[in-house]
Amino acid sequence: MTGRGGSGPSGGAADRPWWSDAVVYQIYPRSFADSDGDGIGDLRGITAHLDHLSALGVDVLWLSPVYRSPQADNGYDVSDYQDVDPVFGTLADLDDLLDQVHARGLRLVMDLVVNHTSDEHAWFVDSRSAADSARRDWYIWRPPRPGTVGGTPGAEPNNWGSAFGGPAWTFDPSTGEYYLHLFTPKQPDLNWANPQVRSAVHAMMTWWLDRGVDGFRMDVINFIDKAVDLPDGSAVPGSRFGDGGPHYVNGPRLHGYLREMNERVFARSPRPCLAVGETPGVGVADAVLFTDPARHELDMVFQFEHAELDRGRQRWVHRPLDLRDLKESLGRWQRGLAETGWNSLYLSNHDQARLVSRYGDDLRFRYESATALATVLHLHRGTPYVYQGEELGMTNYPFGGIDDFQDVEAVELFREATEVQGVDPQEVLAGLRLLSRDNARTPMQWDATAHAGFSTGTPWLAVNPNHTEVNAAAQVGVPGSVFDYYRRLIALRHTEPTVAVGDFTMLLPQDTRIYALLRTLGATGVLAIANLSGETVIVPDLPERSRWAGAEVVLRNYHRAPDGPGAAADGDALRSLGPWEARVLRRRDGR
Ligand code: TEU
Repeated sequence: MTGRGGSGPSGGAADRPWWSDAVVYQIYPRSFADSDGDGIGDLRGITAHLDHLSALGVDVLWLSPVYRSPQADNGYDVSDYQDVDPVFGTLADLDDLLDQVHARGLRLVMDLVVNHTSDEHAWFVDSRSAADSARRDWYIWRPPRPGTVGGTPGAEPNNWGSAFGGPAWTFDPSTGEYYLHLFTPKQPDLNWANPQVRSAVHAMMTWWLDRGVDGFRMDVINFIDKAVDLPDGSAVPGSRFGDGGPHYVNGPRLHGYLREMNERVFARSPRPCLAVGETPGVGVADAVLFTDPARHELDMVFQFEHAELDRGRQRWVHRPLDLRDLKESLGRWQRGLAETGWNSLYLSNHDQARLVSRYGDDLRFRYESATALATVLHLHRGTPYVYQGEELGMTNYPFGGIDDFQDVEAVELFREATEVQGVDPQEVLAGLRLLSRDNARTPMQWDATAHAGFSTGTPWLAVNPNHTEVNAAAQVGVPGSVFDYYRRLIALRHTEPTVAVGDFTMLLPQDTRIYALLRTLGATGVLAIANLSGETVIVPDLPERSRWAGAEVVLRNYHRAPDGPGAAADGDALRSLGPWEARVLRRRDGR
């Protein structure tokens, strides 16, 4: 099967970047496919399953980190950027994967984790070896707070907390100073103010581009510029730490760092690349600046606003999503990036719970809610990201106690909440079961056999018991499956330029159950409408309802028989929608 990687955008406009109608598929290598039976997914496992991705029709693969790493944060702690961790294979395996990906017309994007390294990276080993070591200034070292004794509580240089609980500083007795780590103590932050650090990162990126990769997804790239004086953060109610965010999120030198990277790395690349920034805490106005093509910074960013609507400030606290908030947020991002810049579109990734469990109904309407949510997301303007297993409607795992969780975030949040804040463990567990990152990390469900066809050994994280029903073998090539629906959605973006680049209008913004949106390009209009609830709903007045009632149905998730092009809408669909029913309609008769 051939991919579409070499073709330009289907809209025909030669000046659009190659990725403007692309769909990206995220692989979490540890959990995708294990070729050697050690229970951990690997590169050869990915290579062996490329048919699955070709059948789905995606254009770009993004690999979560496969670099050499002690795996304190599953690879987001890199100890050698220019080697593959033995658990995932070898550089030769990666070259082979890259060749096969390219042979199918697909592209491969690597994760780039350069806000921090592992504490086992040679740069940090040198940095911590002495206060006057050659690379001391490659990381962020500070003496204890004046008048305190290093290593005692409260002696940290400032009051910032780390993302996973505990202080953002660790004391190093041998030199009597603290180093900064916004994540775990095994992930010390690099000092981007040091030009040697930036040059080393640029050289490493160029090495990968020369090897053939097609771009990078840049981990927390908007955290790299820390305020020079590292001030205390303002107090946060209920927390023993201050809010350091304002002193390291979107710092003033960030745009300059990104432009410099673009000039030194991407502008000199042998092929056009994709540069995606993961940017927690970014707002629409910042995103316009990051993704304005004229500024030469990034192509698109992952923003977090919509992913935080149903959780409290403490990451394990869940609150029900109000659909109006989701529409307000995504609609504002669509408007904000309509003229300049570009959106990334995602509802799940390796840091988020399974979307069908979190926003849908994985008990009564798994197929319907997975496909309804996908319809809504994929009909927005921007680049959709599909996270492995999402295309099968994979669900959250039935976690029991804290010992079932592996993720450093879950373990640390649990410890902080229960031991430091005195929260009832059952309350924290209830939140983690719904929101924990481990939900996304259980092994890919390939078939109904033991270990879901993921591994012949014991998987590093338990396989979801529902793999006997929810698996690729039961869905690929099967009309009416979640997989088949995703394949159609992806194909629609490739064949209908209105979906890729048409204008966006949010309809019915105040409706609490229906998500409806309109896309227009020239004389073509595409309407997507979905009932994101488990009850039948009467559709309120839609603009031009009577004209839409006769429109072509290009996609629908009810009536599982294949939809032929030109199938006429029954007017009823626009009057009432069944539980989680979704439709995409098209008109070519002007607006
Ligand atoms: O995540 C960045 C980030 O902000 C996380 O704190 C995320 O919001 C949180 O885990 C959601 O519960 C990136 C990576 O995607 C993540 O896997 C890493 O753990 C983290 O950076 C550190 O590299």
